[in-house]
Amino acid sequence: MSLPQLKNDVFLRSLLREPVPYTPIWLMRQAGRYLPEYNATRAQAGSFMQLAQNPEFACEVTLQPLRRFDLDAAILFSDILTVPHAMGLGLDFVAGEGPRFARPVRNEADVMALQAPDMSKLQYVFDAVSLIRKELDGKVPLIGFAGSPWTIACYMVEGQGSDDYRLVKSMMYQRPDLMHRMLEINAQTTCEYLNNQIRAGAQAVMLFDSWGGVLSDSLFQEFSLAYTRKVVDGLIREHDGKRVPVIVFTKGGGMWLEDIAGCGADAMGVDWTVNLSRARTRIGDKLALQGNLDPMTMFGGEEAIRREARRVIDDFGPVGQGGHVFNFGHGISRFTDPEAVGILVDEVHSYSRRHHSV
Ligand code: 1CP
Repeated sequence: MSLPQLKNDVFLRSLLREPVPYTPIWLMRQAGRYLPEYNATRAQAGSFMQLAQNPEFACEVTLQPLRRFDLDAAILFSDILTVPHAMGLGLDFVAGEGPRFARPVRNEADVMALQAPDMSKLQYVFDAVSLIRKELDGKVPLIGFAGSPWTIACYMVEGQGSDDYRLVKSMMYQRPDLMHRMLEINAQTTCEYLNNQIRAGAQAVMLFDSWGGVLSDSLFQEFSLAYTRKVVDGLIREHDGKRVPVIVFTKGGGMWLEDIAGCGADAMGVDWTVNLSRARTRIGDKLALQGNLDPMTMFGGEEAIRREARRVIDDFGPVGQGGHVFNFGHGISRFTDPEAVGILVDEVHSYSRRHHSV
């Protein structure tokens, strides 16, 4: 089946550090609970998993933010936890409490029983990707995504979100051999999972290393970055005659920009603790940068939103040989007023033109 020509390739071109007329913007968790239409579709679906596992629903909520805002990319509606769910850990989203696994990985026997899942268990994700590509009709590119092997392992061992990562770090310090085995399986699975998303139509892919930043120096390189690199190494980089850019995002990774820049990705996502100008000096325009507005800026009112957006754009500075994709430094808050998002998109598009030469 031939797909329509892409009408807006500013996002993909920025990731590849090619000249563009303005700074493109999309937002982490742009489809989600801050949108009333998302909450309505979620209620109709019944549960988060019923929403994510139904390609029609997943397609609908992917497109919802694009109907409201002039965003430059769509992101597949799914979750990083679909992968451990396919491994048999039993994912459930408890209302108001977030994700929970019925069968977390806690000991040697659990790790030994782990296996890379059959990709047919994730077919609903690939079906959603194909459907979204069709429905997007070339409007903007579609981003596929997965969690990093380490971030997925955090949920697999903890069984839910965590404040202190006590269980996963206990395993890492007591039995690094078990941890490495689990990370190896996660890396292999994640690579296969993303490659299937690319074959189904994802035009860029992003790895979320949301919890890489909780590790100490050297353990970050050993238990997180090494496996991120394995995933990146195995990815399909060209599909349908087009380069498929890879974005790696490590929340709290500001200390390790040079190391992350060496992992083979085309672009690096950074949180709001990083100054974009200094980041460019450190990595030398080798990769595009994605980020990095504090999502809480959205609660500061129109003037603060416009001012802080301009500050991020000015921090990056003249684009030249670099590439900048505007985003938050982490996901949007569910309490955000959708109107504030409209203001942000407007400011980024209009103000950034001064830093672009085409
Ligand atoms: O009930 C609901 O509707 C739940 C809210 C929600 C949403 C909207 C969850 C549960 N997941 C999602 C979708 C989602 N998750 C997307 C969709 C695309 C988009 O960005 O619009 C993406 C990319 C994710 C990725 C994700 N899930 C990450 C990585 C990004 C990040 O924010 O660091 C992580 C860590 C998760 C786990 C997860 N899923 C959901 C929740 C509440 C959490 C966090 C749990 C925790 O640690 O406390």
